[in-house]
Amino acid sequence: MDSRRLLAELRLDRANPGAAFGDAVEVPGAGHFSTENPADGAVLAEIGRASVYDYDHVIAAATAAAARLRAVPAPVRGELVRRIAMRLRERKELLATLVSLEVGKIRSEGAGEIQEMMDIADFAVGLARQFGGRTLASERPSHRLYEQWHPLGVAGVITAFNFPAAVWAWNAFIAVVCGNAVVWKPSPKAPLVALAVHRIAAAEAAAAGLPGIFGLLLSDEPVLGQRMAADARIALLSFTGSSAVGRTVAQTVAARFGRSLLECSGNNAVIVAPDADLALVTPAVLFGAVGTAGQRCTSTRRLIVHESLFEPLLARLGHAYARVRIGDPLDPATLLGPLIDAHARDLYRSAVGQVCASGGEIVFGGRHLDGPGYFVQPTLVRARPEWPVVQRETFAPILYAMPYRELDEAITINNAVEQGLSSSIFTRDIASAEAFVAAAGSDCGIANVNCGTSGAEIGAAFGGEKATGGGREAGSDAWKAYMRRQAVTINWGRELPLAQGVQFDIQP
Ligand code: UN1
Repeated sequence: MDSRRLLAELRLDRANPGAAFGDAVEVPGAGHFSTENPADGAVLAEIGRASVYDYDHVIAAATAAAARLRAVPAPVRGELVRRIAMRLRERKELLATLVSLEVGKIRSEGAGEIQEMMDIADFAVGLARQFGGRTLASERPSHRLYEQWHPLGVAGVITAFNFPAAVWAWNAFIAVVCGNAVVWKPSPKAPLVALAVHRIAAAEAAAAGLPGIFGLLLSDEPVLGQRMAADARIALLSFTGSSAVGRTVAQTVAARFGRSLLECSGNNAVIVAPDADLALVTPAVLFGAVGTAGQRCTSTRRLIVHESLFEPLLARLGHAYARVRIGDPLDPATLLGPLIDAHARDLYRSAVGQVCASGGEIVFGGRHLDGPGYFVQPTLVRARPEWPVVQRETFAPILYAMPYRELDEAITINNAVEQGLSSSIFTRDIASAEAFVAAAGSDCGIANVNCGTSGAEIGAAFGGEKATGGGREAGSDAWKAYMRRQAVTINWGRELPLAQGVQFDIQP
């Protein structure tokens, strides 16, 4: 299907307002910006840019919608999410193709992105019937002590290009069943995916009599994100992006005593122990380092290999890298699509230049491809853990390999970076596996044994420590970030005993 037909099928060929609330409110906008196909550099669409004036309309509409939504029972809110997911299921192929077209993910990963949205929707629908607080033993007679959870109000969601739909769904579906309205500012590199998803969600919300609970702000200028951070009407701001921007967002939100939920940079390592099964390591590292063109927060960037396996593993990986098909993400044979844009390709080139200047030795790759699109070779380099380029997150398929001798040393290397998102060990030895996931082991939010660093399921809470920001999204009890906790004490007796045995009576 050519891109024009796809956009027509998804009703993205009509002019868009740049900002949207409810289902069809047109607002003036502030000029246009373009979105392109990273595989050939062709402009896919001109997008209306939301103005500061649009911003206020969107936030006001969301604030009003949140006040209505909190009165709707949680299972009814779950029903709305279920209906949105039904529409996503019907359009899975189209949406997956749009993801490939706009951000360059290969076919299977584009489909995986939409699948991840449906998975979190299922989770949210179940959750909507399970919100519960604890009832605790009161020390006072005839008193009941319990905790309950209420919605926050408006949740802002700022997403990155690399998961242009799924990360919104992690936040939005959980936020909505929790009773919050959601305002989304997607990456300016993936506005069409956002618009397609937003229109589905907003239409279902309107059909359910809940217009305005999904807001959208499309802009390529930083000003709207900055406003969101500073805006006291946004109770929670979920931010996915670099640690540098995340730090500023967190500081701005904290200054107004708002809540932020950060999912920032990762610098994820795989440790390969001497007893590892290389038949598992090779595909796991290939998917982790080359999958999504190395543009996941969870991508494998460092490979810490026991010295006895270092050369054999590098040889195996070099052989596998040579067979990676680079090209059109929509071709089912392709494993490596383009980087998102020319800037990303420049960052790749500069990282390769820096690692070579430090003394790194390229095992495979190291070059970008000429011609249209932003393609680079999958790149494997011998490196040292302390080199500045190895310490940084570069969103590209570059893997830094380094040997180790003792497990303690490997774990120290794993932890000796600013970021703390994901980590893996490959071993058949139970003591090594346990040491890796013990308190003195990996310091990351995700620690895997015999599977790679990327491609987490939605069931557990997702996020990481240190410069990754500490936030947790998606499954488990991540929903608590989207609600406020209230401790309730009910005295149903006829006396007023005070806690801690305090006496405070007026003497007769
Ligand atoms: C991200 O890169 O921001 O674990 C999210 C994974 C995906 C999500 C990645 N489920 O790789």
